[in-house]
Formats: sequence, C-alpha cells, structure tokens
Amino acid sequence: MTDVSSSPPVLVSIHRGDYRPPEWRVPDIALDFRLDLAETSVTAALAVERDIETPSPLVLHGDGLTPEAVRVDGEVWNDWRMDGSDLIVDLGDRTAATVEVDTRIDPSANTQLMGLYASNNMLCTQCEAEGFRRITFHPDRPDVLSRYKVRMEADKTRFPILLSNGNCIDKGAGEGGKHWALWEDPWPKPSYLFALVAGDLVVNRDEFVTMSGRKVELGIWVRAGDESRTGHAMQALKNSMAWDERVYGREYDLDLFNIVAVSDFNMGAMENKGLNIFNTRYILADPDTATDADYDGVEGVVAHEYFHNWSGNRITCRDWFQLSLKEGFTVYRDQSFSADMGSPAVKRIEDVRLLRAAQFPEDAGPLAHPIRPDSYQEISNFYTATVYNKGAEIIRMMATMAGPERFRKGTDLYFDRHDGEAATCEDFVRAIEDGAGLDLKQFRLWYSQAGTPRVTARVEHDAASGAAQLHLTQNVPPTPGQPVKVPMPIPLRIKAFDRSATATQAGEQLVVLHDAETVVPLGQFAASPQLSLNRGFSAPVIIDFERGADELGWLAAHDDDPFARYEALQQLMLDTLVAAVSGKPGHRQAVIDAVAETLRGREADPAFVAEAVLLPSEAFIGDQMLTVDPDAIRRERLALQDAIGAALESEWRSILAEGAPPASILSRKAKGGRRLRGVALAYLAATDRADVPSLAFTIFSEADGMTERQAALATLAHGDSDERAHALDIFYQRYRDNPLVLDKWFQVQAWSMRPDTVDAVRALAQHPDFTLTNPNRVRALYGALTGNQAAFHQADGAGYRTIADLVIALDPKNPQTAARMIPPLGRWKRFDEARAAMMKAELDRILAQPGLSRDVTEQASKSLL
Ligand code: 0A1
Ligand code: ZN
Repeated sequence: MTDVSSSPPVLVSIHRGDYRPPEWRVPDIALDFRLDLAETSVTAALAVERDIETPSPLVLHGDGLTPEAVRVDGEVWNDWRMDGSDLIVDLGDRTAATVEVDTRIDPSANTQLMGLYASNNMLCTQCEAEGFRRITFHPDRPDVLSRYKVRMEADKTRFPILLSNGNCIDKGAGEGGKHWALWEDPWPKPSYLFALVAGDLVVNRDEFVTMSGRKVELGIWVRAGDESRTGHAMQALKNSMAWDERVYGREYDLDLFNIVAVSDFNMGAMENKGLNIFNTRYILADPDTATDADYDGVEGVVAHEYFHNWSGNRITCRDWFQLSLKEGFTVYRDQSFSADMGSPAVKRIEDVRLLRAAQFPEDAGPLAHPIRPDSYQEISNFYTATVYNKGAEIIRMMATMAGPERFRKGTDLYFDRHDGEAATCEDFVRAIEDGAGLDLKQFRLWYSQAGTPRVTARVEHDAASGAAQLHLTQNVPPTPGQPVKVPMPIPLRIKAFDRSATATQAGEQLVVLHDAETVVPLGQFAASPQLSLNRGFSAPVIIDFERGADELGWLAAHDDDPFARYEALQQLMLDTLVAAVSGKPGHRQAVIDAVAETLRGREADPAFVAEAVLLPSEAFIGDQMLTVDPDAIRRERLALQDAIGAALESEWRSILAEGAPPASILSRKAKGGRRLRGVALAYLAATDRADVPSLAFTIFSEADGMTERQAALATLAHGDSDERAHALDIFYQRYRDNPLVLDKWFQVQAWSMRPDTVDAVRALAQHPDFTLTNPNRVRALYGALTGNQAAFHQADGAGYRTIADLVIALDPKNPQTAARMIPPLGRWKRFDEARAAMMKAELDRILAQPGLSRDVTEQASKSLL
C-alpha cells in the first residue's frame, strides 16, 4: 500500500508571464462584521462590473471558508459552486451586480496570523499578501481596487475600540451590550490593504499639519500601560510625514492616521491604508527596555510604513511579481530618511552589513531569485532580502546615476503618472527614464538577473609616462534557472589618491561598467595611485581587488569617504582572518595599527568608530571561503579579537572608565558612545582577563538603560562565570512580564559562543515562557541560533536537527514563520560533505512530514536543489 499522505503536495507554480487583467472589477465593497473572539460573522457585499465582452463566471478566492449564503442584487442565489476553495458565482450575462456572501470565521483558532486573528484578547487583521481571502470570498489580487465601507459590531466592554481604514463616519449603541462603528475609506485600494482592529486599547494622540495646511489626527494605539513607551514612534511618524513632503513632495491624504501595536505578528509591520498594524517591537521603546538599536528600528519601520502611503498604497502593485516596486523603493526611502535623521555614514554601513548578511547569501544559494521573480509557489516566501534590500540598492543606483534633482524629477513623474493605479516595475523604470532623462535599457537587467555580480579590479601604472589605468571586469554568476548571464550596468564611484601628494586630490568620478571589461584612465601619477573603489557602496557587487596591508591601512586612515574607510579596514581584517583560517600569517599587526589609528577619531564620531573597528561576522568570513569551516572561523576570529583586545587594552579600559552617557539622551554622540563601549567590552572580554566578568557585571548592574545592560549581559553570556548565571537570573526576574525584553533574554543565550549553546536552546524551548504561538519569541530563540554560525553548524548536526524539529512543530500552526527558518539549511553546498549530508537529511525529513504547508514545501524542496 502506498502512503500518499506522506508525500509532499505537488505545488503549482504561478508565472509572471501568465498575468491577465481581471475579468471583473469591484468598485465598491461593503463589509459587515459581527465580531467575537471565537465566532465572527462576515457579510461582504461586492459591487462587481464585468470588464470583458464574453460572459464569464465570477471567481472569488477563499481560504478555509464555507459560504453560508449567497445573494445577488438582494435575492437568494443558487447558481454558485465551489471549485476547490474558490467560490464560483454564475451571473449569466449580467455585466454588473451586487454579490453578497455570508461567512463565519473563528479568529481565536487562527494561529497563522493571516486574515482576522486574536492577539492578547484583541482582534486584528493581516491581509498582505493573500490573507483577505481568509476573511471573505474575494478576487483578492492587488489590481482589483475598491472603495470600502466597513461596519463593525462587538461587545462594548471587551472591544471598546473599533478601528478600520479611512474615517469613522458613524457609531452607536447596539443591543445586548454591543456597540458598532461605521468606517469609510474614500481611496480605492486593493484587498491586501484592508484592516480592522477591535479591542481594549489606549491611545497616544497628536496631530500633524500638512504642507497645504490640513490637520491630520494621529493615533498610536496600545494596551493600557504601554502608552508611555510610544513617544519615540510618534516623533518618528511626525518626522516621516515632514520628510516625505520635503524630499519627495508627498503629502498625507486622509484626516486620520492610526497605528496599532500587536504582540503576535509575523513580520515587522503592515502599511494598511490609514491603519498601520505593527509588531509591538517596532512601536514600544523607553530607555529602560529598548536599546539604541531598538530605537532606530522603531524610527525606520514607522517611516517605512508611512512612506508606503505613496509608494505602495496610492500606487500599488499590479501583481505580486512586482512586489519590489513598492518594497525596494520604500526601503530606499526609509534608508534615506534614517540617514537624514542620524549619521549617513553609519546608516550606510549598517545597511550594507545587512545586505551582506542576508541578501548576498540568498543570491549565492538555491533560493536565489531576481528582485522581480519569474515564478513562485507561495508568495509569502518572496518577502525576501532580495526583493526588499537588493531592490532598494537598485533604486539607489538609479538615484546615483541621475543625481538628486533629476531623480526627483523621475519620482515626481512616477507619482503623477501612476497615482491611483496598480503599476509594474517597468512603469517605475520608464518614469525614471522619462523624468530623469536616463537611458535604462540595459539597466533593466537588474530586475531580471539574479546573483551578485563580481567585479575584478586591477590598477596599471606606467612608471615611464606616469599614466595610471584601472582595469575592471565583471561577471554575474549562474543562479538556479539562469545558467548564463550578461553584463549589467554597474555604477562605481571611484577616486584615485596620490599618496605622496600634499595638495588636495583630484575628485571622485562615477564610472558605469556596461561591458564585461572596462578600462578607466585615472590620470598621471608619480607612483601607482591608491584606489578607493565602490565608494558609499554605490553598486551591490562583490569587488575582487588584491591590495596589500599597507595600502588598505592607508585608505582606512586617509580616504575621505567614510564608507570607503570602513571598507578598507574591514577588508584588511577579512584578509587576515581568511589567511589565518587556512593557516597563513595574515596582517595581524597592520590590523591592530589600523584599529588604533581609527580609535583616535572616537571623540569626533564614536558611532562610526564603533562600526569600523568591529570584526567582520563569522558568517561573512565564511562567505569568503569555498568550504566554510565554522570552527576554525570562530577560533581565528576570537584569536584576532584577543590580540586586538590585548594590544589596545588600555584604550578599551579607558573607554569603559569614561562612563556611559545617560540612557535618556538619544543624541548621535550619546548613542555612538554607548555603541563604542559595547565594542570595547567585547574586545576586553576576548582577552579573558580575570576581571572581565566582574567588570561586565558592574556595567550590567549599574546600567541606567537597556543598551548597556544588554551589551554587558551578552558579553557575560559567552562565558561560564558565576556572574553570568547571576545576571541572567536578575534580568529574567526583572523583565519576566515584559515580552519584548524577555525575547532578549532568550536571544542572548542562543547567541552565546559557549560550546553547549545548542543544548541550551533545546532546554530553553521547554521553558514555561517559551511559546511557538508568538513569532517574536520563536525568532528570538531559533533565529538567534541560525545566526550563530558555529553553534548552528555544530559538527554533530544537533543545530540542524533543532531547526528541523522546530519547522516540523511550527508548520501546522504558522507556516509562514516556519518557512522562514529553512534557508539556513539550504546553504549545504558551502559546507563539508559530512555537514552537507546532515543538512540535506534534515530537509528530507521536513519534506517527509504529512500535510506540509505550501510555504514550507516550496522552501524545503528548492533548498535541496
Ligand atoms: N508590506 C509589509 C510587510 C508585510 C508583508 C506580509 C505580512 O504578512 C504577514 C506582513 C507584513 C512591509 O513591507 O512592511
Ligand atoms: Zn514594506
């Protein structure tokens, strides 16, 4: 007997080329909700209009729904059938009708957190990408835009607040302790931007006056007790609104802007029209519970969701293949905003660090896809670093090539031309071409070719004539389904330095590589010039450029582009670490000297210095090697950290002795100072000096805020001192009732460099405060483990088993979050045979589970290729 239930479902791929315009438009929708945690009834009235000549039935998608009744123009209608989970309504030869469908859903049983679900006794929605069909039957595609009217009725005591998109136009008391509210959103929108919230919430209210003088009421809604932690989010919102007016000329278009924070959320936040719904972690912040990095996260995500109002909502996506149209552009916009609010150099370093940590590995592995994918099985799997962060880099390249004024002309044209439409990436590129006056014919390849281009650089200097030339070659590597690539335009900001010159150096130039090989004349130099290449990381590429320690050290000290200074020092460290891993000497002393030199600038810009002197991550070191050796990488990285720690011990100690800026001060300087202290403590800890545990414990105990407290706790967590156990216990007792801080307690233990970390993670999964129902908690524990290279790749395979066990346990509850844990297992090609075999075996074991979700099936099966 064959057991069909244990073979994974055969998945249907959706192809970009198959796009067809919708057959039925839905200009108006009226939704009527009778809300309750366990039983909610929904009546949806869709005003539909046929958009094609030939009569065709109306196809409405559903997911887990059964229609209780169908009416057409007010009459009971029996001409419908189910096709799988779709509802097919035969409307004969009608060209327009109002189709009403009744459904009933159970939000309390919705553990996927898609559609209408319960979180902490409140009700909220998440509809992107295809969650609306879990609420009611609907075409549920982003190119169907409707005006929504939403009536909500619920028990007044348990759900005193009732919110939806747009404006509240009426409300009143109902029978039996109920009340109701009627909301109307004047702007047509796709179903993925629909939202409602019902619950017992308190609000932080403020207002913003737009550039044309309109008053907008702002509200941030949280659970009672949390309102004191919403100030930073509110300030970030007002700053974002002003910034979008100033930089892009975009004004907010409703009289009300609400944000609601919920504890259980699959992602960071969601840009629903006029009613953003946020993961609490990107709203709540105060110095006692949030680190400086958390504060920056709040600011960036609030801005991101707000900016979507234009790049995403006013102009939405025609289909989900165009996701980067809204996400790449919006990430670029939020990155630029955060750069303006803080330090552009530090922000750029952070963004590139993230790109290299999350996107480059994706581009180099089995799940590589272009920023505009050609096919997918489950769209939730395509909310990736490629679509978001590489997508932002591609917008940034256009902005670099156009320059600020012309780029603004391009975006103005884009917003004008496509306002109110569901657009494509092609529409965006054409608007930039027309508005900015760029020729982007070849540039479009960035939308269709996956893989990170490699650029090889070589400087040639003719001693006799003095002429210097830069030779550049580019190569885009093969990726799954794309064996052969063609050259792409790569804009590189470069500058050649004459090391002997005392006078000002010649300026920077922007070179755009179009061909496989390019030669750039650099001018006359007495000696071979020092080359600063890909300044500001102007193109998302890998540069292969052999340079000696002396040259890198000089650039780390003298380059006038801060990002290039950072890069030079990182490259020096990386070369040294890669050499050490393969048993070669490297440039340890040069690294120490360069770190010492960089530290001299710490008064002026401590945040930059903290970033620059940080060693590359274990994962990034691994990315430089053909076969990753996680144990050797950890050993050599710790050895270099120890050497730098010891050689500059007095520096680190004096940084720590200076004391921390008060946690309540969030200036650039204060944040930078705290960051540098964290780095100093980590360097000192690597030396194993006997007083480190007590020093870290003192910092931990005396800290007046979470940045210092968490840094000290993380340092202690690597060791096995009594102070470690003590600090973890104090932290737990103090914050056990604060879920966001408790996440940190799980996270620092899973980040630990101790040899027993995988066992510790397995034990923590049994802790009474651990739960699979909260995605933040899952990420805090297991996401931290996959980010801990040596632990995840522990030689006995226990790390792999732990993640596969999690995926198997989580998939039935929350497939989206389960699927996100799979990509680390797909990197097996980069590891030795024994590890690769174990990783593949775990992917096979996942795929052998009966009833696997589409999300996990797609990720696991593609990861095996
Ligand atoms: N559009 C959101 C991201 C997002 C996507 C899917 C979600 O479903 C769980 C939630 C949020 C953004 O870019 O912020
Ligand atoms: Zn977004």
